[in-house]
Amino acid sequence: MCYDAFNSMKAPKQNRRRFLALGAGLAGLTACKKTVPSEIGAGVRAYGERSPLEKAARDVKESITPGTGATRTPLQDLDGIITPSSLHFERHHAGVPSIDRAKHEILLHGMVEQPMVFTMDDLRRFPSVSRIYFIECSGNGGGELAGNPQPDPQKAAGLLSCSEWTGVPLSTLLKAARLKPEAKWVVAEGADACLMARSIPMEKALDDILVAYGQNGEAIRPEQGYPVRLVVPGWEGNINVKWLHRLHVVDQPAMTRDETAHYTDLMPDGKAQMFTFVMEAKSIITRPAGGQKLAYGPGPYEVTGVAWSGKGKIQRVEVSVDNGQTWTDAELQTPVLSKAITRFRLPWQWAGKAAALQSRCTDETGYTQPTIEALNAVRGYRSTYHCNAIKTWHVKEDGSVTHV
Ligand SMILES: Nc1nc2c(c(=O)[nH]1)N[C@H]1C(S)=C(S)[C@@H](COP(=O)(O)O)O[C@H]1N2
Ligand SMILES: [Mo]
Repeated sequence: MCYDAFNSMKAPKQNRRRFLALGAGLAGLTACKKTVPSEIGAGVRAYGERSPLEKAARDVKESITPGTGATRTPLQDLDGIITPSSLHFERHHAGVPSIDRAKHEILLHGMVEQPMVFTMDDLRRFPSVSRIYFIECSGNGGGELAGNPQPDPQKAAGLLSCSEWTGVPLSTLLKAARLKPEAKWVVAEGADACLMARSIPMEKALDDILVAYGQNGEAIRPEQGYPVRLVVPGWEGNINVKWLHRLHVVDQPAMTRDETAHYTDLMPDGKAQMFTFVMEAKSIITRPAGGQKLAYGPGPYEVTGVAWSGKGKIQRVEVSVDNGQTWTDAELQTPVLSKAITRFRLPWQWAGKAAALQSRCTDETGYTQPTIEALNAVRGYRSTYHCNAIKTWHVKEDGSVTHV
């Protein structure tokens, strides 16, 4: 932001000196740039790294089984809509296998006229596409529903990432193998130690699923499924089978295999809903948010965050600073893409008083993100899966922001 634009922001009187000081600081930076010589040659690397001053990192959750666990994306540190590959969340049930790309194959068989085997090079002979999609684990935000609100965006919603994925549409491969009329499901199986498998209804398999080998312009990272994974846009993370090595076309879902992997919701009537596919619309404010501080005292701040829906595009994000009593439309940063993260922004004048910040999104189907109370009523009381409830951040008078 240039100095003039910054200066023209309407700062309350008592804050004028702060702004002037900041302006001087910015001017100083520009001067520095001119006088500090760069170390010639020091930055030349075959594969680049970020500045050593940057600290954004995933938080690591190891589970009791060695090699399994999760990492969460530091949403509060990110800008825009793309998650750097190094910060993509990870969730694996049996560790990360090391697979030799040159030897890896995908078997496509079952109720098809022409069973096929693809090497990674064979796969690339089919026409590919690149698309931006989010992946969200259905355990994301589980603590929120269970009455245990998490302290920052990473812990509250960091099992969410968004990448540009490159691959061959699954429909292209299924058409090449020629489906038999009785083909109704595709069981996708991974090459990790647990051979994780999920069943996908044929309608979705022929829709927008990618057999993906690329992530943000380069090969998929080992943790994301190198050398190839399924990307199943908008559906729960678990079904995005990594280290894909088998596609079995069948007439009914392989229930016993799925039982090791699916995420069951306990409903209010005590029944269990075993399969949930679509991740419903959700948003969270990432700045200012829990663990942060409004460091400049009362005055102008930007409220920003992310919104996404497994059903399509985000149509609207509203922000409340008074615990949901009144709402203001935030600006949606373009492009707004289907089944991808959408960034929202809203300028806010903090008056220096306690405030409760919330965001609430609506997707193109007209579905609006619910409160925790409403969600518990429809989706399962204290379920730890599929939580898309509105999240509240509490701004205290001293400018600190907390989750309670
Ligand atoms: N083969 C295999 N695929 C898998 C998993 C796994 O353990 N093994 N974990 C699933 C789960 S639960 C999620 S949420 C996503 C996470 O993808 P990511 O690790 O790339 O973020 O991968 C899914 N695909
Ligand atoms: Mo997951």
